[in-house]
Amino acid sequence: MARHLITSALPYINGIKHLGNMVGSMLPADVYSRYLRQRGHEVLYICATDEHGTPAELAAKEQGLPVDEFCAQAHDAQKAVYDGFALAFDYFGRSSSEQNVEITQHFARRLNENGFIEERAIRQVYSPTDGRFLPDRYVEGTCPHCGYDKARGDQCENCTRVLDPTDLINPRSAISGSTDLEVRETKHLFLLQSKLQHEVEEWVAAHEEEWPQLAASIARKWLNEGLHDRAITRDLDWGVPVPSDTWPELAAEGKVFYVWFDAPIEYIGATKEWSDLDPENRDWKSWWYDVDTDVRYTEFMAKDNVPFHTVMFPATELGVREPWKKVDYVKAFNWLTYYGGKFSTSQKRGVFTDQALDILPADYWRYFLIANAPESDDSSFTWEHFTATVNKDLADTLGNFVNRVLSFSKKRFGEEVPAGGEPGEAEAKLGEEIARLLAEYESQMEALQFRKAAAALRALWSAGNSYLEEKAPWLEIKTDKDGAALTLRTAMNLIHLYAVVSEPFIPATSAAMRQAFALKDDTATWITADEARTLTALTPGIPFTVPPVLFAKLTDEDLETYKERFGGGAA
Ligand code: B3M
Ligand code: ZN
Repeated sequence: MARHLITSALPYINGIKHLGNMVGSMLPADVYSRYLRQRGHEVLYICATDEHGTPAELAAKEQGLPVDEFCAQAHDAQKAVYDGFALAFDYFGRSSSEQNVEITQHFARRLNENGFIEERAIRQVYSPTDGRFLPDRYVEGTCPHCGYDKARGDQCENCTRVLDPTDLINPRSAISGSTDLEVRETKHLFLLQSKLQHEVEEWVAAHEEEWPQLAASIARKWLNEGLHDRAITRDLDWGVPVPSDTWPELAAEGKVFYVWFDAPIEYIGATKEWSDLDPENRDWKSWWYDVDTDVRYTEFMAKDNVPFHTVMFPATELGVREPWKKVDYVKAFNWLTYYGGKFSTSQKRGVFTDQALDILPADYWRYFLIANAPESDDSSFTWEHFTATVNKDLADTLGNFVNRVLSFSKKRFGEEVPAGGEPGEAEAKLGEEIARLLAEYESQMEALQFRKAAAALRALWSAGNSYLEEKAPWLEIKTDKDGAALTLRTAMNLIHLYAVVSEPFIPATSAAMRQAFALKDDTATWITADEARTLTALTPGIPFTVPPVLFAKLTDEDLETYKERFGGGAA
């Protein structure tokens, strides 16, 4: 059994995330982690809030809070939502932790010793109105590449190109809106990525074949454009301080590292946060340092984060000249759109994760989002599609099956798995079909093909319905009581199988299905191909209860209410 290190892109601290954000990072990482744990692998799933940089300072300012207080509150608020979605992180840390400060400063010192950091005087946007330099998002303007007029100084949201504030056309201060900006000289640390280009290229070449096309093509595009030396410090109050032992002058000026320098290092930092809570039993270094092939490291992220993870962070890790674990597999996602338009945190468009949980339990969202994950292309969220999927797949195909089987059996045979009958041709055919679909589901999960895995799961649920329709125990019972008992017992075995294999997608519902039977907790035990084929693990006499309706059917009225509340149409 392998050791799996899993991380999902760190959500920015600046606000509660929308569904589009979650479907491209944390949710699939959770589904994958849960699956691997069930299969008996050792898994460490790490995430954290990304707390530094201008977005944090700007959001704190908007709320009138000191930035450290804002971050502490916002971290807890995000964590509560992720708990609501049943995201089973092993640890959810904070990039402002002392552990991250320590490791980030260590990385910087090592890069410096190895000749990959240089101090340079640069010309930077200064706002006399605000009395300060304006790094990154403190400047807004028009993107020189695509003409988008709300581009930020660090990256254009529209074309995903990384920018420098001085690149922007018609720049303005994001603090005061002032267009009275000048350019002044100041000193910053530069990471000499150009010196690492060749090494990064070799490293990417050795890995890209295994990566999905989306990640590999973005990495290639970046390398082809050439790696540029980049400023990795900023004039901000909030961030990892430049260490004064190495750069006394810059430290005295209060410079901090750029958020994208310390954010990926927080994957390591958060692992140390986790380990420091229980140092006798947890060894952060055993996941990150000098491990190479002992650990398989998978990262999840939306496509705009790919350059940082496939090129820039590996460049940093290579330049440190210490054996830090580098990513093995990069799972990247396209965008989930809201009626074909953008979900936007800043423009408050679409459904936010906290609102989603206000409306319906997590499993509804988890299933829908993963079944429609923007894997090969962007995919669009509409309330029509959402309600139709919930009704068809969750309420009719799965929920109704479970309730029908258990209620009917209880009525005719009492509250125990019924005895009688011998499996025949219909059961053999069903068993073959279930074993085939289970193998399909497993191989799609292992390939991290989430939509296809969801389709296989749905097909498993459907196969139960077809069997039930074919055998029609409500008719069978009139002429062949033993036959009806066999049908219901087989169907109960399907419910048990569904409880186990649906767990990565819909953990709460899976628990409810499992708890219907008086069994010891067996989530960790996956269904073997043989069990799938015979469907006899649940034996006669095991007591059961009929669970409450698993999924409520959504009405036309519900649909109208959602559309009214969130706006059901293009921007
Ligand atoms: N916080 C960007 C984002 O949320 C950034 C990811 C950091 S991953 C190290 O899209
Ligand atoms: Zn652009």
